[in-house]
This record gives sequence, structure tokens and C-alpha cells, in this order.
Amino acid sequence: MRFDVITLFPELFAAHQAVGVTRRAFEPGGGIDLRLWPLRDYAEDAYRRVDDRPYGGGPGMVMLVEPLQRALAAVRQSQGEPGAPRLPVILFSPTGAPMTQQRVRALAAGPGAVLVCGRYEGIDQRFVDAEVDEEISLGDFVLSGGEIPALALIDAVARLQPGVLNDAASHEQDSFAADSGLLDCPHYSRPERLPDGREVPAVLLSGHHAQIARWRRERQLELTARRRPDLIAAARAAGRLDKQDEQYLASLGL
Ligand code: 9D3
Repeated sequence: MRFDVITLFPELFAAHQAVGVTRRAFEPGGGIDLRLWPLRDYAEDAYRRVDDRPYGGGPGMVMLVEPLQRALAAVRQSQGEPGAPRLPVILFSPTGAPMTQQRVRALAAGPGAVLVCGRYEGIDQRFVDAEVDEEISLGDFVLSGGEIPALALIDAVARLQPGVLNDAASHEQDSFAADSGLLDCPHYSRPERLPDGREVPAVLLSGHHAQIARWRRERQLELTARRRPDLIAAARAAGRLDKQDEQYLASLGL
């Protein structure tokens, strides 16, 4: 699959591609062909201007339509091999719909997308109206642009590429991944006892696999009920809580 990123700051994307388990996804044959399109290269005036003041007044600057349109035209031309699908254009914007693992999974299964990273107060609405298929937000907090949300999406898609996570089961156990819809349980490793005396929960050292599974399920239920009651409601509505789960939640008074 292919991601074409239109951005004023292409250098932000280089470090991510170079590190960690996801690095493989960006190597040849790794599943993701990531191409960067520096928006400043598509400014045409002598000052390489990509923004201007908003009509109607007010604070901040607005990204100009024309450099964005020229950059997108260059992306489309590069995608123009016969039979190539027309990739959707995703704009990262604080007014977009929240990113979800469901959306990440769907993108990972598709041919890719053109990712447009906004900066300043926003983008001229005429570009959005004419060219953008979908607007995505990273959440209800204020960033200085769409690059970090784009990186978040690329990272989430990269780790779903075959061969990136060697252990297929770790996908399934992720918070929000297909099955439980509950938050993950706590994890422990060596040493069994820290110098200050704190120990690993005994059940995890017991070798009783059924008891370990039950303990983990109860930790998931307790953590999710306390921290994300919305996810408990969703799991309940989807029929993902059994009688034993409900009894345990009732015993917590949650
Ligand atoms: C007072 C209006 N502000 C909206 C909250 C203006 C504004 C602030 C920050 C307009 C754009 C931005 C830059 N942010 C993004 O481009 C952005 C973003 C974000 O700020 N939060 C979460 N997700 C995203 S995706 C793109």
C-alpha cells in the first residue's frame, strides 16, 4: 500500500521510518511505500508562500488552495500508472472524526491514501470541498498541525503489516483490537521481588493457566470499568461479556 503525505515539514517523518518494529514496514517489500511531498515546493511566488490572512479577519493564517492543489496534482500524476486505484484524500483536522482502530484496520486492508497535514488555523475550505474525502482528528486536544496525527495513523497501519509484529497473538491482545474491547491487563517481568519488597502477583508464578487467564480477565474488567466505563457499555451491548464477567463486575459494585 501507499501513503503520499503532503506536508510543510517532511523531515518529521524520517525518524519514525528509521526505528522500532515498524521500520520493516517501510523497507522495500515491507508493505508501505511512504512518499513525502513538501508543500513549500508547490508554492509559486518568489516568497514560496503557502499561507495568507483569513478573509473576514481574525487570528492566524489560512493555508492557500493553490499550493495544495499543485501538490495533489503531482501526487495524482505519480499515481497515474494504468489500473492504479484513485487513493482517498484524508485531511488531518481538529474538526475531523476521531481516529479509531476500526478505521486503522480498514486503511491497512486497502491500497493507501493521500494524507494532507494542515498547519496554521486551517485550510481554505474550497480545497476541502473539492478534494478531501475524509477528515480525521487525533482527539480533543489542540496540536500545532496535522503531522503528528498523520504519523500516528501511519504507525498504527505499519504495525498491522504482515511480518512487522512477529507474534500474531499480540494483535489480538491489544486494547481495542478485535476481541474483547476491554483495556489490557497489567504486565510483570523479572525480578519476582524488587529491593523495596514489591512482588509480582503470585498467581502469575503459579503455572495455573486457567487461574492466570481468569486473573487477567478480572484485571481487564476492573481497569476498564474504573477508567473507561464507555468501553464496558460497548462490550455489554456487543455481547462480549459473559455471566462470569457480569458477576465479577457486580462484585466490584461497578
Ligand atoms: C480555536 C480554533 N482552533 C481549533 C481547535 C484552531 C486550530 C488549532 C490547531 C486549528 C488548527 C490547529 C492545528 N491542529 C491540527 O491541524 C490537527 C489536530 C489537532 O489540533 N488536534 C487533534 N487532531 C488534529 S488533526 C490536525
